[in-house]
Amino acid sequence: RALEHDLRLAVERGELYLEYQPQQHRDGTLVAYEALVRWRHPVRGVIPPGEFIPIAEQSGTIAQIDDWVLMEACREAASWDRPLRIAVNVSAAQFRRENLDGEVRRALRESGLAATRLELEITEGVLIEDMSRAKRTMASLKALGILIALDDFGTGYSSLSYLEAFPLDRIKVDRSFVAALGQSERSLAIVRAVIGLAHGLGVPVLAEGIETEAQMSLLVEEGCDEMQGYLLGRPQRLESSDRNRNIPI
Ligand code: G
Ligand code: G
Ligand code: MN
Ligand code: NA
Repeated sequence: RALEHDLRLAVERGELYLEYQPQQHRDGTLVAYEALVRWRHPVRGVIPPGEFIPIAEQSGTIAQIDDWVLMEACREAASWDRPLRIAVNVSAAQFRRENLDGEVRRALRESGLAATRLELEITEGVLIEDMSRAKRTMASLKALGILIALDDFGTGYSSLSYLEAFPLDRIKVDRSFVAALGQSERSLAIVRAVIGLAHGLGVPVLAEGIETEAQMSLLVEEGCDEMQGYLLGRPQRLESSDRNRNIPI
């Protein structure tokens, strides 16, 4: 299709760029940014990843995009004037690649970013596919000193066995549970249980998709460690000149 063809050229033509959404500690301190890729199409305008990542996955362009995102996120984060964490989404295809740890090592080396500042966000789906393979991949990534977060938690299989099996540094409660907070007792029960489970394992919890003060205060009350959502900040470009604007909330 036409988009598929354009996507092949998008990386070379410099049409991809990253926006960054803040993640803050429950005490209000800014601790990280999540990198979110966008495509500035010359004719169609800005296309969100939800539209082009699936096309990239089908057409085999995803590896090129993944490499670019990882390198660009590390490079930009290395230039920030504060040593904040940078969270980068990893596609299922990227996680399955034989040389993911090599790509990560290269991105760290070429950008000069400290490994401890890089967090890869993976989804549940990649863990169940081939658990022993996933364990090896995870071990090789952890050996580099980077962090791993489990994204969209609660929407996949949410198997307790991989909470046990994988060395996770953070669990991200999916925004669908956060959206229902305050309206449904059931979502509160789920969020409470996820936080309890994670904390029992010594893993901090980040809630995503926070849009209201009510959701925010419920999550603080429930002991959630970190927060992300439109209430705290939308995904945005970070120019070095106005970066300070985004710091205190
Ligand atoms: O920004 P938006 O809400 O449109 O993102 C939609 C989806 O695209 C989310 O699930 C998000 O994780 C994913 N996504 C955003 N940026 C990246 C990226 O750089 N790489 C990959 N693989 N997925 C991304
Ligand atoms: O799957 P993942 O968690 O990586 O998806 C991240 C996407 O969620 C981002 O593309 C971002 O645009 C979107 N997002 C971030 N904060 C909010 C929010 O508060 N509300 C909604 N509806 N979407 C959000
Ligand atoms: Mn994510
Ligand atoms: Na998510």
